[in-house]
Amino acid sequence: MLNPKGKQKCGYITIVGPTNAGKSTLLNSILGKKLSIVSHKVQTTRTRIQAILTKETSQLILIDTPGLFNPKRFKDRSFIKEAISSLERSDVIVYMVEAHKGFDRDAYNSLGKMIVNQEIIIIINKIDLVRKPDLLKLMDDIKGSINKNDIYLVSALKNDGVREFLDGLISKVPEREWEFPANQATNISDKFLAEEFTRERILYHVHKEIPYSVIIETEKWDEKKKNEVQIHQNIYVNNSNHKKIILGKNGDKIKQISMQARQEIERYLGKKIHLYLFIKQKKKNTAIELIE
Ligand SMILES: Nc1nc2c(ncn2[C@@H]2O[C@H](COP(=O)(O)OP(=O)(O)OP(=O)(O)O)[C@@H](O)[C@H]2O)c(=O)[nH]1
Ligand SMILES: [Mg+2]
Repeated sequence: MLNPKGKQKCGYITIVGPTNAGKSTLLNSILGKKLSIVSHKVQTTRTRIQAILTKETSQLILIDTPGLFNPKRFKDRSFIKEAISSLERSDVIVYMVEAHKGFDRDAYNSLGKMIVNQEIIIIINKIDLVRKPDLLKLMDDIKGSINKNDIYLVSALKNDGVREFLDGLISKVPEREWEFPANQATNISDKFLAEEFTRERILYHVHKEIPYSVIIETEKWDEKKKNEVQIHQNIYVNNSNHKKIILGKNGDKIKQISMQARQEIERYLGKKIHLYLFIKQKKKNTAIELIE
């Protein structure tokens, strides 16, 4: 939407909702590039990811948050503190609902209690998974239970409805000077994102709780030649059994992880990447925090 006076608009938008709802997928879809990792598992996003989109006169600062596991108790969870602190500084809050899972009114109301001035926009994601009549019924449910008509329908995965949603967001951000240069897409570092790409591939290839306990740290980031980076990352695991599982038979699994993570990093940085992964056991009593 064009701002008639041509004045700058700028606003913070926090995306919240149940874990696995597709919040990170939506963020990536809006940005047109991958800034937040995605997986079919719960609790993929571990920390706030901030992405910046500048379009014409408007700048949107979008914050992806860790999903809510048990929304009724989300005040208790340290994970969720991240999300809560973003809410306080937001102009608009986007609450994501999954089309095939329905609307959790209690969770929505808990969210409402935690904010004061901000508007909450509801977005129903994964509309590709349901039939139209079911979608209409869900919209009626939401409208009936919370008296809200402003509901957007999207499939973040198929990039369906995302443009309309974006226009809706732009219309809601206030007139304010931009906070970032127009060409800046994020405030997360390349190093952090490269670690995240490796973590995403571990989530994909390694099952159960192991991916949640690994910690990835960059040991070396060497830009020797122009457009070429050598990266060494350490993957810290809890014990030798976890190490064996991540290595896989004949090292097959770590090879897959490494190859796919490298491709993601190359795509993001637009540079040739040499990625070396080292699996190490966490030292006892080494306090490496999972969340910053
Ligand atoms: N069918 C379908 N799947 C989707 C859509 N959006 C996201 N997904 C899938 O849903 C899963 C979870 O997506 P994420 O973006 O990681 O979800 P999230 O809300 O960020 O999850 P957490 O970070 O764990 O809170 C992935 O397998 C996505 O591919 C969609 O519109 N349609
Ligand atoms: Mg996520």
